[in-house]
Amino acid sequence: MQKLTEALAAKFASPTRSTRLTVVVGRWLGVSFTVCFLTGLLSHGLQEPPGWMFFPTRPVWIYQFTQGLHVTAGIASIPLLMAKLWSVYPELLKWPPVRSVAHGLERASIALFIASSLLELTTGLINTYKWYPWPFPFRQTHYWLAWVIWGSLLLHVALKLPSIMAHWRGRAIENPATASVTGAAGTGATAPGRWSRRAFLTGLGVSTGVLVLTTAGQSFSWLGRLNLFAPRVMDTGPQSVPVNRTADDAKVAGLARAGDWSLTVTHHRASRTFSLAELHALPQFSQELPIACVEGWSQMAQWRGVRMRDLLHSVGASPDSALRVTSLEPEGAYRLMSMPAEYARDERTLVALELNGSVLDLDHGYPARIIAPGRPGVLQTKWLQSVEIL
Ligand SMILES: Nc1nc2c(c(=O)[nH]1)N[C@H]1C(S)=C(S)[C@@H](COP(=O)(O)O)O[C@H]1N2
Ligand SMILES: [Mo]
Repeated sequence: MQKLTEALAAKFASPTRSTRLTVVVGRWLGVSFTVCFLTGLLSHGLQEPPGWMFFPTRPVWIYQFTQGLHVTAGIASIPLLMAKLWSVYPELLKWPPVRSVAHGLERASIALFIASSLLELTTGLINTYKWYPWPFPFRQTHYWLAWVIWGSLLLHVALKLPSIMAHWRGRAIENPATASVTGAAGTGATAPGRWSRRAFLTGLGVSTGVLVLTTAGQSFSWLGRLNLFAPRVMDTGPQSVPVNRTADDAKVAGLARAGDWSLTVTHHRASRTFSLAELHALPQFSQELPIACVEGWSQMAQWRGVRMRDLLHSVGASPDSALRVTSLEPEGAYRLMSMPAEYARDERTLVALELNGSVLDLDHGYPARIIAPGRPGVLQTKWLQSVEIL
């Protein structure tokens, strides 16, 4: 067995591999994972708010920015993780697989880290392509996996600290023992090895950069023209705004087109209905606000309609009210939406009747939809049915 693993190690040897390379790639990966984690926590919190949550309503593009970063950093993490795995995989061939308790712990933490990271990144990527081939709820799974990743990563970093410290600044002399196992035969000291490490890192940096530049256009408009691979293209779709889920997909077309549609506003068990004509008769306001989907794509647009706070005022409710909003959509996760008071009282939160200068398209939520500043797209409820003041 020992012989076999040695033969395999020799077969996969590459002068580019070294502890220094692994540490450098690990550093880049550490940055992209941290960005993903922090922006992910914000996104999760907005959708499932803990009691102490603070809801920023400005700048209006805050969520567009943080979620764009989240998905872009996630995509960048894919080549970085692949490179990191490539830089260490001969370690998997070492024999015996477990040498001590500490070594066993280290390997277990790595196995957990690799498995959870691969699952997190692949399901996240697949999700942005609107493909949901799994039976589990995506957001909750994505959230808990992130904690597993960080737990196993911290354990891994703690156990590898001596190695990381020694190679952090790149001055360390390669340890001949590790060098022979990783197949790096004196990499740190010989010119060809050092050059090829630099070439590898440059290649990795360039390919990650190109991947970012050719996908981030779904989130950042100034990169829109470079968008080759991202699934959503800006300025497309009805009224120049992309549509994920059409009225037909949501089985709501008939209800939304009904001539007797009205919006019900409920306050202290009293309720008042507003026909479309009555909504149009209230003061109308325009706002430039983005739709910013959790899946990374976003789009600024010009919305026009009734201010939520005016609607609350018209039924005698305080603008400082939390709301429960219902869609006409007969079933599904988008039917009910909670809106904290921070958004309800904000003068930019609208019950929108128009988009980019014309009546809302059926697929954009006709006859009326919610648009609020700084919120995830999933909470911008289309095809309104009722607003309940809590
Ligand atoms: N009632 C309802 N509202 C909804 C949705 C939906 O499916 N049903 N989709 C949400 C999502 S996920 C986003 S990103 C925005 C924009 O979605 P669209 O592209 O499907 O219009 O509307 C949100 N509002
Ligand atoms: Mo979305």
